[in-house]
Amino acid sequence: MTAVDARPATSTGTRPGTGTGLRFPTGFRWGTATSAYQIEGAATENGRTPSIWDTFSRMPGKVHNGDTGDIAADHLHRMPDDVQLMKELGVTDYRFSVSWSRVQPTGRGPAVERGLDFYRRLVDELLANGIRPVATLYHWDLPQELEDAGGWPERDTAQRFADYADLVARALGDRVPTWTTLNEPWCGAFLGYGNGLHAPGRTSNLAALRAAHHFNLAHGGAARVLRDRLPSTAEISLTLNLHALRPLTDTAADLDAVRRIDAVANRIFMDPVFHGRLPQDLVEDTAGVTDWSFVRDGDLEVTSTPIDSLGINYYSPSVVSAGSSASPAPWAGAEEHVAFTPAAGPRTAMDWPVDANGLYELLTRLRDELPHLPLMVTENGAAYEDYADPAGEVHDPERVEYLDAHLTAVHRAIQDGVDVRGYFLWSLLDNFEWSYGYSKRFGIVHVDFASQRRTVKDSARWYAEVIARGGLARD
Ligand code: IFM
Repeated sequence: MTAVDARPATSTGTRPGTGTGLRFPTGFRWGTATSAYQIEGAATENGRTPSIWDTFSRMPGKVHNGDTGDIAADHLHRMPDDVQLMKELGVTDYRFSVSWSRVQPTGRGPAVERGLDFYRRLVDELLANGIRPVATLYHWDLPQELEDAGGWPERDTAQRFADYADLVARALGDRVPTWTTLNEPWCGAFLGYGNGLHAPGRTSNLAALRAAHHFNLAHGGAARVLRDRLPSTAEISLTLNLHALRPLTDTAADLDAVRRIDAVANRIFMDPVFHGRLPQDLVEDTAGVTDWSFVRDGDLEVTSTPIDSLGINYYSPSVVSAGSSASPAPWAGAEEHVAFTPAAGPRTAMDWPVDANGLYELLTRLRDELPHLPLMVTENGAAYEDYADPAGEVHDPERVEYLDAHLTAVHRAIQDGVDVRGYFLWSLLDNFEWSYGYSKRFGIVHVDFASQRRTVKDSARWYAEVIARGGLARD
């Protein structure tokens, strides 16, 4: 089979078109996104062994209602139907993640072909339906055996990840045009090892900082493997949940609080990956936690291996001031110097403020910092209290409003010269929302978890119209 070319086109192709409404550039990628543990289920099939989320979700009190991803949205068994749903919506791209535990159960050694077969079938099904596959190699589900060996705070995990990347690239490299190494390493490091709200549930600032470095190293090492293994047309990417930060006031103290969080949440990844350096102020801020001697000679050359695009996941901004944060705050010591103020205005069911300007601010910041790097919004969406009405319909006008506002922000950024190539709505399906279990619904397709029945929400119909129109309607 010939390789599909998904490398970003030249930037001349990305200017918005003209006409009524807000039109997006020709070739703009309209996607939906999911992740393996959140939707697949089939937790013990075909040799899959536990990941850290299988273990964590069984620890009393860690996940709402004791929910687990054992069955989730049963996507592993319903994949062809779910692909048909996407085809009906008209999405051009689908961003999914590969479960490391399904493909290489112990995190070492050869691949399990039965595990890889699911992803082969998924990719074939997508291509047969005209949908471009966008594969993420890691969306938080480390094989438990690697956690038992020390997990992300240990350097060896980065090497294990590069080996795993090689296995997946060998299996899917001829058919998957876009590859993302990691999804939101900030969450993996700081929620997983810092405040313990995510798997594996460890609470150590040192472990979180070590994990962050090893995520960067894993990203760079895997990017090198992918570059060697994949066709020259392949696009290699990374997805970060960069934090959109606003000072509460313009006082020097509040601006310094923003600087601290920017260092430990944003530049801790951006600087090693795109500039081959550690943020010096972060090293100084964290002197009480570590001397960073786990960063070895040559590491920053690996972490800054060139990539083709950056994925941004955005949901809401944060308002930061000088002060101190309640425990458990995931800021590696900075919590003693910073406070967070809830932003005013409407909120989603996650209690996250709705503020699309934060997305515009992030995109334009990235344009200024990395003017030649194509960007994609790899996640954006909202949870609301959705339910099927007696007629079996799911009306979710708040989600439509949220999505419209955020796509408007993306359009504005493109008009202002930001090279945004695509938008992936989180999420295709209601799914396992980590420590919230199944209590939060992010899908544009409702899932009745008892029957696994799918119901297209109003927002999905709205998104289908946006895709068909190539933009947003404006009266
Ligand atoms: O569901 C998550 C996803 O796994 C990662 N980004 C944020 C989403 C909503 O919390």
